[in-house]
Amino acid sequence: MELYFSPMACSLATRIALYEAGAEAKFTAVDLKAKRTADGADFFAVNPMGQVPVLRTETDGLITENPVVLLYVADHCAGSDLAPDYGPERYRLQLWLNFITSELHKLVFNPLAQPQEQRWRQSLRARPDRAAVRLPQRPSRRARLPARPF
Ligand SMILES: N[C@@H](CCC(=O)N[C@@H](CS)C(=O)NCC(=O)O)C(=O)O
Repeated sequence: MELYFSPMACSLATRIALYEAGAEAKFTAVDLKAKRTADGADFFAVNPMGQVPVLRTETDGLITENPVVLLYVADHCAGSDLAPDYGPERYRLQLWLNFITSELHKLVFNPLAQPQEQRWRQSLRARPDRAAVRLPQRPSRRARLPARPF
């Protein structure tokens, strides 16, 4: 597998998953501003969205979108124990992956990197009803998601 990533971007989750799984993988850094890979290649040719993570797989082509990439790594790294195979705990894991990607990633983390951070903070305070503020099922600070390790 080959992971296109950018340091400190959300692709960090997949880097951690690959390390945790002990997977053999190539890591290709992407300059997200220039849309170039470390060797100068056009990253849009890899992902027309110009976003990381992208996982190049041996058998299934290119995989994008964080929740899908993470589940792909979990499912294709033998004995990784990163995700349950089936049942309620797998749905719970998918719940959190989707919540993080849809409610937290774009609403909270991306704006943190923007200069208009102040305005974003004020707008978030003005909307305490927002889903990202009212975390579903409020896990305790040290809780693992899902609750038991796999
Ligand atoms: N929907 C995508 C979003 C990925 C995403 O926003 N990645 C950011 C890095 S955290 C990125 O590549 N940003 C560059 C850009 O959008 O131009 C996913 O969940 O994988």
